Amino acid sequence: FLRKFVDLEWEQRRRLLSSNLHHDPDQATSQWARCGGEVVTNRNRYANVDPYCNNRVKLKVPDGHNDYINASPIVLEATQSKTVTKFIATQGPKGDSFSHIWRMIWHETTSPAVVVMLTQTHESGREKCHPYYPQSPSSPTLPLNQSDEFEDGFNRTVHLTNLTVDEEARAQIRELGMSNEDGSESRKIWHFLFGGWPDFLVPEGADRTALLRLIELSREKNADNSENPRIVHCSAGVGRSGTFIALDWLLQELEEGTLDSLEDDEDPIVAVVDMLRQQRMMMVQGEPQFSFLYDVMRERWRDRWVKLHPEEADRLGVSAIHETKAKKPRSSKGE
Ligand code: PTR
Ligand code: PTR
Repeated sequence: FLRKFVDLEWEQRRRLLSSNLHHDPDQATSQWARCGGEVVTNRNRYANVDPYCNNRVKLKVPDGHNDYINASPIVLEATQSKTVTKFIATQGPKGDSFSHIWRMIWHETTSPAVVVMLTQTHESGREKCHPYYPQSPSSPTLPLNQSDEFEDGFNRTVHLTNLTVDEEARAQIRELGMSNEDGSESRKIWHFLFGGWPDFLVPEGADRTALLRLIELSREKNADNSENPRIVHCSAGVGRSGTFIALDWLLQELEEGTLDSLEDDEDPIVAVVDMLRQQRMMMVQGEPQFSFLYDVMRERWRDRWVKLHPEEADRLGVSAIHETKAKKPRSSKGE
């Protein structure tokens, strides 16, 4: 694994990728007529990014209303343990339909839900995502009824109960509650807003370590039920979201030892991107994000190898890149 990815030139990777990756434009919902529905194009943030019509989340709405939301269920299985991990990858909500993501969270997840937001609301002076959640403790309550056109009494309210900053994960963490009108039903939602990742690029330096911590945190908060889908979104819901989900799976494969004994022609990065692109188009965008996956995994694999073979590593003078931290709970302030 180590040798292979150190030596591989991007040209070689590119050839490998273009021959192996799934792409099925015919399944895009822009070809909606083919699957007997009607896409509401103004619910899409970008004209060229849709879910596949055979793999999309359907909003639970009254008959006669359109159930379309630009969101794709993602299911990945660990090679050895067969543990199933679920996500929903979606675009950054738009201002005129932002209640839809809450409707989806209510119906598709169990409490506590985990939402990972990998974009800022605005980048380079353009809106990348509507601020669809309560921003600050000074206005902690966000009623959804004005923005919900389905008229089925969904009427939920979202409250911000706590806002902290996790320096290590470079994330704002919001604890949110969503409840119905009389308060008889409520849900908890962990909302993580990651600070270090402009679109089409990759987190660098400290932001890279922070991203790995964020992956870990999002898993921890979802630990009671790994089959509860984590909602992951960026602006289009493909580049950064795809990279996040790919890394989550790859790190789990690494921990389970699956990457310790790969055949020469096995490439887990190609494999996971292919699995993702069968479920949502354009997952992982372009060369920088592919290279990022190889770089991170190469480092993590080396750390693992050093840990498993301390004497040989010592003899060869190979040291770990990251100190392995003891897995103990730590306070967000750091002690
Ligand atoms: N029209 C844009 C494009 O293809 O360039 C759509 C797009 C925008 C695609 C952002 C990906 C983007 O990145 P991310 O999925 O990380 O938000
Ligand atoms: N087929 C591509 C090529 O020959 O350039 C290889 C490739 C595939 C490169 C995917 C980048 C890819 O990512 P994206 O589809 O996001 O550009």
